[in-house]
Amino acid sequence: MGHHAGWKNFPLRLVMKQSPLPLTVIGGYLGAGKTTLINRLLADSQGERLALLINDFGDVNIDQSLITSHDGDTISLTNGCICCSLADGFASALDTVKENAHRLDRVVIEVSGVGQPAKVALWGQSPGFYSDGVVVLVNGQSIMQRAEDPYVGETVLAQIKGADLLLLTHTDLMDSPQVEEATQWLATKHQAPVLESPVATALLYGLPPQGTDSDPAPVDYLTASVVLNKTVDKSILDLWAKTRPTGVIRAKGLVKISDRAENQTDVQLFGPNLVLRPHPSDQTLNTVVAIARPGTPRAALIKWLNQLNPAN
Ligand SMILES: Nc1nc2c(ncn2[C@@H]2O[C@H](COP(=O)(O)OP(=O)(O)OP(=O)(O)O)[C@@H](O)[C@H]2O)c(=O)[nH]1
Ligand SMILES: [Mg+2]
Repeated sequence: MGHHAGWKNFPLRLVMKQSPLPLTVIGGYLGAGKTTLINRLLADSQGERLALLINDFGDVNIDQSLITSHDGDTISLTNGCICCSLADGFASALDTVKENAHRLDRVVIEVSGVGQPAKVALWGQSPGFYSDGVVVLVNGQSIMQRAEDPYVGETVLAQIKGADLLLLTHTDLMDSPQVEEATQWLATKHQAPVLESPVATALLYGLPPQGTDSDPAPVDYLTASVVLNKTVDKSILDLWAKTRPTGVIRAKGLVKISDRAENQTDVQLFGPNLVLRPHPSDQTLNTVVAIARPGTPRAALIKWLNQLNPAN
């Protein structure tokens, strides 16, 4: 006690007092419901000041009136939460989080739909953080078919095996035998607990490790986007959704639809479903992006997207 070296360390320890932040990873294949969950966490953060690291601000339904500042890569909200863009990568987003660590309680990362959540969780080992679990969302309606897909099956299974908790989504569109079947099937692939989404927020945090980190062969997805040069008719959108090339896995965008009241509609195409919803943000993107599995002809993908820009 009163040792000289101890005194020398004292100021340094003051500087480093900030305790590490728990880091939760949310993964799952394209369209599984990751952003939906992130939106739910934002709306009901239960007093926790979250840093949400997300791929695309356009996806997140933030009410403009809740935004206290927006400085390009970071949006701060009235409830103390912040959203950071992953556009410049994890290292950069986590640097931003570190600068704000004194006023944050937790980090939640949305992994890209084609990314590996267990790999992303390794960022939880960097100084200032600790890994608090990997939640992998699984679309119960499509998972068994996706897992058998020769192109993407390996990616999907590796994501599942990386989970500490599996959350079955889209179960509201399934009957109970189908939910049971998907749950049983998941149990044969990985030992982590399986819950039906939505669940209480507290269940997502503090997960005991169950997942394993694997390296599936990379998949050369095809992506393309279209900027709409004017308002699009609902009938054109419906036709577009029905005529998609078989390789298309996912499309989404923010557009202005002529027969709808809102300025911007959030357009979501996943599996057989086209879902349209008002989007609260006042930015006008007028863009639709699509992703298709390898082997889909690029020309077909672009021609399809261009249906949204009829020449008339
Ligand atoms: N019926 C139903 N729809 C859901 C559920 N979860 C998500 N969705 C819808 O599915 C679509 C895709 O959901 P997102 O939350 O954007 O999925 P994501 O995993 O973030 O998608 P990517 O970021 O493109 O990989 C949206 O239209 C959601 O509203 C669910 O449990 N039930
Ligand atoms: Mg998303």
